[in-house]
Amino acid sequence: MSTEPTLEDRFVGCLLGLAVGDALGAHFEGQPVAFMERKYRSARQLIHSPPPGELWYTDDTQMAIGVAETLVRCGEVDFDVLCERFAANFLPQRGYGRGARIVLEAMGAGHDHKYLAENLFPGGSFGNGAAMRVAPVGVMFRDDPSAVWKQAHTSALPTHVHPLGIEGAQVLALAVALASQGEELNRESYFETLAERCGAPEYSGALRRAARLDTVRDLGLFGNGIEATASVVTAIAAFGLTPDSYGETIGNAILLGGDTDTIAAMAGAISGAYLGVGAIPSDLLAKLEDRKQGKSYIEQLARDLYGAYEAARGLPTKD
Ligand code: RVK
Ligand code: MG
Ligand code: MG
Repeated sequence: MSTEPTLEDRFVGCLLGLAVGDALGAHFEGQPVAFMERKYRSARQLIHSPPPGELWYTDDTQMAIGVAETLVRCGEVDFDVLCERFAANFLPQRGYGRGARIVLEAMGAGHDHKYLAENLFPGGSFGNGAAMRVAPVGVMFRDDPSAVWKQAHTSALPTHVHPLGIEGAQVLALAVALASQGEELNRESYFETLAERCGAPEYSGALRRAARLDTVRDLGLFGNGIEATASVVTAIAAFGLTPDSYGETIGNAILLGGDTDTIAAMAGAISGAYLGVGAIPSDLLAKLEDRKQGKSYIEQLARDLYGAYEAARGLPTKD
């Protein structure tokens, strides 16, 4: 790291890092890896020559905004407030998972959304929708891994009750919390700390393999799909490969094809929490949409979240 970011920079980096990864990745959502390889020689080329025009974020950022708003308002994840924020922020054109969209529409209409979350898929959803939005929980509870685990669990429940959907969110939140600590990354202990917390071998095994990953060529072995088990560890592994470069981290995630917005959103949130907002390339940040709940709103929300974090620790706030 060149200049040491402040903790507030890390909060802002986490939320804007998520949004930029999501919005850049969204251009390539669903593309096969072969298409990406033909189009770009490297992550650097993608980052230096992004698609023209504004970058629009998707459901990943929209729902992370709801999580952050809930934390700012309540100081913790309150299930009912979180559902209210998800419903109030719901914009179908952001592009939601098939089941998540049905649950969110039911929330807005006052229907029994809990029944739907439990029964739309057998055992509930194991999509990556709970993990893609959980990063604010990671920075907010960064001092207490048990609180990260518990709060991430509650944050998943409105839409994802399957144990693998929940644990994906827990692992991602803890990956963010550990990255925000301000210590130089020790890859082995980072991945081992994450793996030790996991109950599901799908996560612990993949995390231990990710600790040994030494070439971007093998990143795709961790998956590029919409299932939490095919994307959460991929995002953490992308960060672990290039911890000192936000651009290469999200670029490598996007070059995998598949669920590019979400893998880049998750990887970008971790990288932003580690490196701070100054590490996000300024030309990418300049392209991020800035109306209503756009860039300025997200930046202020991240600063408010930092204020809520300080207040919860009993530290004097700036105001
Ligand atoms: C469009 C079988 C299951 C399942 C189960 C599959 C946005 C379904 C974001 C489902 C992210 C899909 C993504 C996604 C986030 C889940 N049995 N299949 N038990 N559980 N699936 O609908 O919020 O992009 O095919 O809960 O997790 O950018 O449609 O949505 O990429 O996973 O959607 O799960 O999706 P959902 P989500
Ligand atoms: Mg999306
Ligand atoms: Mg996606």
